[in-house]
Amino acid sequence: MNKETSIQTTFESAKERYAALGVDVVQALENMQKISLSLHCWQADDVSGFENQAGALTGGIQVTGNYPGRARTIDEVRNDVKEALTYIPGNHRLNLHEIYGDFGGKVVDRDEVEPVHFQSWMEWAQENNLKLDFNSTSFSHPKSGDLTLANPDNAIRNFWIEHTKRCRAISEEMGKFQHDPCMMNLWVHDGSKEVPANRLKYRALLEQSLDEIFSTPYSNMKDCIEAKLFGIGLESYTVGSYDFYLGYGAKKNKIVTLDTGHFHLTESVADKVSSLLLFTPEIMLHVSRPVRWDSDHVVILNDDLTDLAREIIRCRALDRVHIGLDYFDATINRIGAYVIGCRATQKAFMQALLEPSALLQQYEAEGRLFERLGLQEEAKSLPWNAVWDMYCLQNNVPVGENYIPSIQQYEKEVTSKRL
Ligand code: RNT
Ligand code: ZN
Repeated sequence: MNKETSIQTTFESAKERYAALGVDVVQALENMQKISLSLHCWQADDVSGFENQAGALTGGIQVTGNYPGRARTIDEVRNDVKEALTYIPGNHRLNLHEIYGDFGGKVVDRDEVEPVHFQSWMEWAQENNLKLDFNSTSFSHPKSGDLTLANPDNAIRNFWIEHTKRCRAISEEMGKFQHDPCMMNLWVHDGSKEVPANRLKYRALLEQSLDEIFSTPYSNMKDCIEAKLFGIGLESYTVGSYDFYLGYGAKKNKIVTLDTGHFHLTESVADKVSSLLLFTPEIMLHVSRPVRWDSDHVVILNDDLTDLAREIIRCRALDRVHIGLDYFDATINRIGAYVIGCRATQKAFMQALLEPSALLQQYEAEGRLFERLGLQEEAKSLPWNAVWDMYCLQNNVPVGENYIPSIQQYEKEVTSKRL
C-alpha cells in the first residue's frame, strides 16, 4: 500500500469511529480549512527589524540563541516565511511590526513612518495570497526607556502617541488594500524594576494616551490591546496589566490580546475566553509558550494549547477569535520553529473540532458526571491524527515528520550560507 492510500484507509476508519460519537469529520476538515494563523514575522530574524539604525532589543523581551541563518534583509524574511508556509496547511496571514518597514536605506524615525513604507509588503502579501496584520513598536529605540505611552514627560509620551496613531493609519491602509480588516496589536513594555510609589499615575497616563490614539475611527483595521505580567528589568510593576486592559477593552469596546505567555504559570488562559467573549468584541491571541517565565519558547502541542483551542471551539467562536503566534527561538532552525509552532496550533484546533462536544454537553446537562469524565478521557486518544494527516494531504503539505528533511535541505542551500 502506498503512503497516500494508507492515509486514506486510516482516515476512513477514523471517520467511522468519530461518527459513532456524533462527530462529522468532513465538517471538521471544512472548518479547519477556514482557520488562518497570523505568523509573526519576528521569528525569522530574532525581532531585529529593518530600521537603518543599529540598536539592541529592549523593552524587557529577550531572544536567546545564535543559531546560524537569521534573516538579515526584508527579502530573506519574505523567502523564509514563504518557505515555512509550504509546510503549513491552509491559508494564513503575516503579522508585521513597524520596525519591519521597507525604509529604502533611509532612517525613518518612529514618528515619521507612513503607509508608503509598507507598500511593498502589501504587494508582496497580495502576490502570495497572504493578509497582513500589524503592530506598533515601542521597544528597541532611544526613546523607549521604561515608559512610553505612560511617560510623564510629555515630549516622550507624545512621540509614542504619534507613532501609534501612524501605525493605526498604516493598518487602515493595509486593511483597505487587502479587503480584509488588519488586526493591529498595541503592546507597550511600560513598567518599573522597583516598586513604584504611585501606580495610579502611570495607568491614568496610559488611559489618556490610548483615548487619544483611538480617537480616530477606522473601518478597515481593528485595535487590539495586549497586557503582560512583567518584563525583564521591569519586574515590579507593569502599567498595562491584564486588569488594566481588560477594563479598558470592556469599557471602550476594544479587543484584548491574550498572549499565552503573559500570565501566572498556573493561570488558565483557556478559561478567559468565555468571559472575554461576553464583554469584549473579539479576541486576539498570541499563542506562545512560557517556560518558567514569558520565555517565548516554540509552541508545542501541550495541554495549555489544547485547552485553549477546545474552549474556542466549544464557544463556537472561531469567527470572533484571531489566532496570532508570538514566540522567538534563536537556538534552532528558525523556519523549523515556525513550522513546529504553527502545526502544533493547528493540531490543537483539529483535536478541538473533533471533540464529541454535543454528547459531552448532553451528559453535563443531565448531570451524568461519570459519563462526562469518562468520555473526556477517552476523547483524548480518539484518532484525530488520522484526520490531521488527511488535512495535510489535502493541502499538499508534508504529512507527519516529512517536513524535517525538506527544511534541512533549505538550511543547506540557503540559511546556512548567511554568514
Ligand atoms: C511581548 C509581547 C509582544 C511582543 C511582540 C514582539 O512580551 O508578547 O507581543 O512579543 O510584539
Ligand atoms: Zn505577545
